Amino acid sequence: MSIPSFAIGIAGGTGAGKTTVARTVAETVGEAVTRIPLDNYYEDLSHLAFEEREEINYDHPDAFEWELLREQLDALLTGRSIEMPQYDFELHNRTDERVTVEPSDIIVLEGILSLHDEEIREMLDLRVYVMTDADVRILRRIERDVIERGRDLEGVIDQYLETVKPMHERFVAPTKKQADVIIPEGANRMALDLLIEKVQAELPDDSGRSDGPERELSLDGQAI
Ligand code: UZR
Ligand code: MG
Repeated sequence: MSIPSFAIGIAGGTGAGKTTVARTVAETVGEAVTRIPLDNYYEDLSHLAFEEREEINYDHPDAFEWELLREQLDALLTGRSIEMPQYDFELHNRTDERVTVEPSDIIVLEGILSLHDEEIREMLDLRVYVMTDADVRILRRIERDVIERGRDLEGVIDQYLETVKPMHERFVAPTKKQADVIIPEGANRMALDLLIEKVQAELPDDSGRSDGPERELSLDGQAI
């Protein structure tokens, strides 16, 4: 791989389609892309009981270990491997396991507050915000939490109204202004194609296509 890597941040509200965007890029481009889920950088809460961990506001920036993320992102961007923490949503806690992540040409940081921290933002080469209507997002969130994560409907609704929505308005939505590109709806095919094209253009000549100049993604600062 060549240094430096190209780093992309993908932010946006819960259920906006961030993971889908990141996954589609990774699956299409292949092993040159490393995904970093912001969830893995939730603070280690092992010192708290499960009931206490259930009470934590996971949508507030204070829930994350920003220093560790800065260190590890910097390591990857300067060609060093990291031991990435792993997160368990059922336990509301970091697991004991760490996964070795090798540096790669493209790094994709994905999570609600990926564009929140100023130092992290400066490390990113491309800042993306996935903007999806709140009604669509809550429907997806209900589906995911109730069906995939075994939560009860009432709990999901309470959490949404008590923390997810207010924290979204206070901390997540304002980062839209920090984005280079805003993608309406995660599964917007044209936007994904443009993003993938940009990623491929950033690959070194020996690992990707090298035909022609890079395409500009945005028109009038907004775009795709
Ligand atoms: P995405 N979250 C949990 O539900 N449980 C946890 O232990 C840790 C995080 C939620 C978090 C946030 N909020 O809304 C969401 N709450 O994960 C972010 N409450 O993940 O962007 O994939 O929806
Ligand atoms: Mg996600």
